[in-house]
Amino acid sequence: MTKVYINGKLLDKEQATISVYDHGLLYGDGVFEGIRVYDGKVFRLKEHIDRLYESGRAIRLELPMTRADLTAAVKATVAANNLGDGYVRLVVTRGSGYLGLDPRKTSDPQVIIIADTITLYPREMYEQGLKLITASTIRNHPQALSARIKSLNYLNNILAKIEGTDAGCVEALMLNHKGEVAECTGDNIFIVQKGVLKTPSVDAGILEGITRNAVIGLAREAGVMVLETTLIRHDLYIADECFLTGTAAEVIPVVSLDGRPIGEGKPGPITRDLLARFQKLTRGETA
Ligand code: PXG
Repeated sequence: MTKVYINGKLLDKEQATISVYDHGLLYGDGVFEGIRVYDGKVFRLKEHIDRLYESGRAIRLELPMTRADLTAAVKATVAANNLGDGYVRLVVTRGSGYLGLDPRKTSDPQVIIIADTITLYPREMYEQGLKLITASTIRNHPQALSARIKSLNYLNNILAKIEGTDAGCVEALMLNHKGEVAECTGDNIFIVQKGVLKTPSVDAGILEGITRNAVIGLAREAGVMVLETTLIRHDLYIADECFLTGTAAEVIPVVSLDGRPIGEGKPGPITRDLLARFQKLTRGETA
């Protein structure tokens, strides 16, 4: 039986319930993290915990426990579920309140930890690469809601994701309010141009992905120059290689955008090397 952590208790999945008055449900008022578990060990847990606290801080939601206690709670939930390889969803909602926006009228924040399996992209996509389209839905304007906050309100990304799936793509490219390349609906994007690895900087209005940062580190270790820079779609159309990074996707090659092949229309050498290095890292860090 899957055990779910809610506010200090490990409950059977069926008993793990939250009020319908919770502002996480009523308004998407809360923050979350999606974290991978490899061989029973939580990957980059500190980075995920730090980002969760930053997201909470940004929406003025004070987490009701210390980082150390939350870290221990994540590990305990993983252990209680005998998880080898899997996925942790860490959610903090504003708590239950009245049918009104005012966050002062909510109860205590609710802390939920789910440790379960994850559905991955099919194996062939890692070998053959995936196709992308550009969504017409742009990333939230950073002065409306910062993309750096991993909030429970993902409508912006979901609308773009629907555009992707309608076009037969598992992901979709999102531009920012300036028309620059930002990221995909749940993944960061990279290109290789003349041997240089390029990815939009955090200023482009993106989530600062933990996989992204790990891959930047791996590329630098491998002697590949990395630039966090402004990219427009033109750069993607003329790129030699392209790939996405994310907790769920890890490193996945992209072979076309808007029906145009990228590079030779197949996963490139730097992409394949970084994919292998990332797999080694996730196994190595957990060995
Ligand atoms: N951009 C956005 C908008 C995201 O939601 C990423 C980039 C990649 O960040 P990380 O830190 O994961 O490298 C994300 C993360 C899912 C799922 O079930 C999506 C994410 C994370 C975990 C699961 O689709 N998105």
